[in-house]
Amino acid sequence: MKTIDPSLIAAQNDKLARHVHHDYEHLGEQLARRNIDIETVRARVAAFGVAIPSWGVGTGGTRFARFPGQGEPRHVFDKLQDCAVIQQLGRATPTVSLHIPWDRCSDWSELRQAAEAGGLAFDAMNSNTFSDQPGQPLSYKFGSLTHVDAAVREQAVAHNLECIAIGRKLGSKALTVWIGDGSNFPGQQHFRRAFDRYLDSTRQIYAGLPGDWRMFLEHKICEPAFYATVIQDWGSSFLAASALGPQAQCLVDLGHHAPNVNIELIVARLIAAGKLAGFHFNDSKYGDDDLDAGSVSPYRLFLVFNELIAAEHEQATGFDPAYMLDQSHNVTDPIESLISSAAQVQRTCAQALLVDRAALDAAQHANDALTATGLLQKAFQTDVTPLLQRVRLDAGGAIDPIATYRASGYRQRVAEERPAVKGGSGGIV
Ligand code: LRH
Ligand code: MN
Ligand code: MN
Repeated sequence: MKTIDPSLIAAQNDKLARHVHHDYEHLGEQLARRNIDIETVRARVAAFGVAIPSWGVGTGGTRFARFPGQGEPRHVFDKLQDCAVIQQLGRATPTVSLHIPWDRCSDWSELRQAAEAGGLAFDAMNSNTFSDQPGQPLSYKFGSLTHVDAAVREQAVAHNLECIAIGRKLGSKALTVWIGDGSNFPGQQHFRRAFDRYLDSTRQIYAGLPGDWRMFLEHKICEPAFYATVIQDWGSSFLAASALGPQAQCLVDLGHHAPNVNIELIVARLIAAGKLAGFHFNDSKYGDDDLDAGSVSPYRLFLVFNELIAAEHEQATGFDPAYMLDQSHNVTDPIESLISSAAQVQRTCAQALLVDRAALDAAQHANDALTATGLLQKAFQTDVTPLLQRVRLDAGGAIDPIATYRASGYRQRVAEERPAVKGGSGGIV
């Protein structure tokens, strides 16, 4: 796999390593004064990973237009190579999440080998019954798992079972189901019956789940159904996951809620119920904007991580969230966005590890709101950059991954092999 020459990474790192060690030592001293052992934090941050969505390495778009960049991946092997570069430099993204049938492949064992060669493994499989594929007998225009026609539902169930079968070949352990089913007009759909049909279909998928797999139900407030969506919120998702059984859990995509919804509170509820599947990280200002994680509201991301680290600290039962990015990169090089977003998520994890949990408990018991919130701010305001740099350096990554990526000329190199793609209207594939 043609990734980046390790000697280039080493040469770039040599220029910065001295400063990193110095800054790390200084941060260690500051944290020690707060009774925090930097080595413990470093080990936990080094163990943290967030999956790359295979569809994220292609330039995204809106329903109005898409402006492809140079060297767009042509197929799943190219996507995997880009993911390997992201991991090689950033060292925070050891896994890839595939989307079927966007990721077509005639030999899955070859793909598995390619992933291993690139230092990658496979995370959750994503099914797609929200768009029609060439040659598909029945259309999803009016829904898939909840369609009024049993034959369409059967087709959608069969597709999900096929995703599980592919995932088994790749070593994946989860299936993420997001459907666009719903309605665009009041009266178009019988709400309760549609939900019953969803349960009926997902039960058939659940029955095909291997014993060591999980099924992630992803909710989304709207789009493509703009009046009512069948699995529109964590309530519907939770009802379904509870009806299905212990292997079904609720996946939180940060962009899938109404503006101002308290997502960290939802996260806490799902943790308490043992039903938190994991996340699709991104940021948003208006809706499912799929902006880069932490680019608009880093404190909100921190508050989500605060719940996660608290749950870990308190050893909440059944707590094992899966982390993935789910973003659309419309104006940046997707590789750069994914490297920096993964680092942003990793940074947020590190910040949340700095919260003084005992002091927070005490402040909460004393009803000392200002101290409690100050403890969160203190952790959030700590610059953990040297720690992240050290984690990358130790793992063989790049201290400054974006600068190293640009210096490598990777994008220009792949542009020579991968034919230019024309822009056009809409779509994220
Ligand atoms: C839906 C979604 C879901 C899909 C992905 C492409 O908006 O977040 O996770 O699988 O986008
Ligand atoms: Mn998502
Ligand atoms: Mn989305």
